[in-house]
Amino acid sequence: MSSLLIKNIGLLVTPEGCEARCGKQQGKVKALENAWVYIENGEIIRVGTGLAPITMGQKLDAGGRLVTPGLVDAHTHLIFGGWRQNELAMKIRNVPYLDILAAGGGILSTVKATHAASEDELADKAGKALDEMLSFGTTTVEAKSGYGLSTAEELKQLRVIRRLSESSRLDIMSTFMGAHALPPEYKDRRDDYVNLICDEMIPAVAEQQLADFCDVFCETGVFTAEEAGRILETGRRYGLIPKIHADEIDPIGGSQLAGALGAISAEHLIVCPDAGIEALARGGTVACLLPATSFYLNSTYAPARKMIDAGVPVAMASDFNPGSCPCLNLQLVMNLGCLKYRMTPEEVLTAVTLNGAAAIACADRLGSLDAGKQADLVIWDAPDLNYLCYRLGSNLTHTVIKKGEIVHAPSH
Ligand code: IZC
Ligand code: ZN
Repeated sequence: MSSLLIKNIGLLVTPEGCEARCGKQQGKVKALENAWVYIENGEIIRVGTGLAPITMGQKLDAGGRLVTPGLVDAHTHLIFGGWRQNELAMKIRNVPYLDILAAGGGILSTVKATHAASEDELADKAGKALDEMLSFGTTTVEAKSGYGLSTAEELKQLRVIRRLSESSRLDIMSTFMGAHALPPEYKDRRDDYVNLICDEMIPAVAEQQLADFCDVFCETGVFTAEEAGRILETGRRYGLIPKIHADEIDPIGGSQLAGALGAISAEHLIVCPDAGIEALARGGTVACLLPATSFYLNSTYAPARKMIDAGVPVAMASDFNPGSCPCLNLQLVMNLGCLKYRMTPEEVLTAVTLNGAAAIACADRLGSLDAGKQADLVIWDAPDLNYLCYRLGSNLTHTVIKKGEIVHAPSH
């Protein structure tokens, strides 16, 4: 038996429970001063205040710092070849994201680079990104395929995710996203590609148990809401839980579809209409918002306050990808949640912990510091949550603990 007592926690802040928190509950967190956490075999056994219990095993002094749950990054395109720094000049000239894609760049250029990379190379590169994420306080991530766009290449990307989930210190959930772009060779026969996804890719992914979720980029020039519905329904029949990139650039019905399907999450929602918000609330769908992408695309920001008021649980994630958001720092996402969405630090914390976990079907075991949950937590170089959300551009992690083990510690 291995045990760890984290003592002398100045302030412990955590959402509570095993489900997404919505409405006013999103901002209600437990805050304990002078706290401790006792962990056995990677599981939180007890959280308390005052004098810590005298135990045999390992002890860690938090030095009066802030402790929260480990951050959950519920939306990343982690596996890709190359980068897209060549698009920066176009961005500066205001060339729109969808124009770059339509000209064969954007996602399609990453598809080429991903095809050219071996599984070892992809795993190596993504592994470095995971290490960096961990150093910023992220202890769980979701990773999507979607730079393959053929059965063999999509399966290759998903195998890399599986390999990393077996070797990485982070928990990784896997999403099949063959419907990320239309391959150019299907330009005049889009139905054939949708059929390929439904008849060949999804059955193969399910058979090899390579993914938990199925996602579609529902967007002008990419996939229509009707096509997305067909793909997600098919995925569900094969046991893949539906997710959807909706209303990122144009509102073409993605959020309404997400709610109608009862999708576990809808992503982006930058231009989500009121009818979409109502549908998400009715469907019990988590709104997984990606403010660093709004920042990077120089676009507007999702109507987060309206969503919270309507009872939609809001999560926030990085969207780490080589195009619209080459950023994997969830601390920056937290800053933007306060500054751009006008969410409170407490709502923001819930968004990047418990609600993020709910968006990837992990809220029963991750996302809060409740007894019985996995011991994933961060000791921050911060006295309180306001400070963590207010400082900008620094990395404020002090120590990161995953499954009860110290996986990132200060070097000084
Ligand atoms: O590579 O541009 N929005 N997919 C949908 C992305 C952004 C990733 C990319
Ligand atoms: Zn995305």
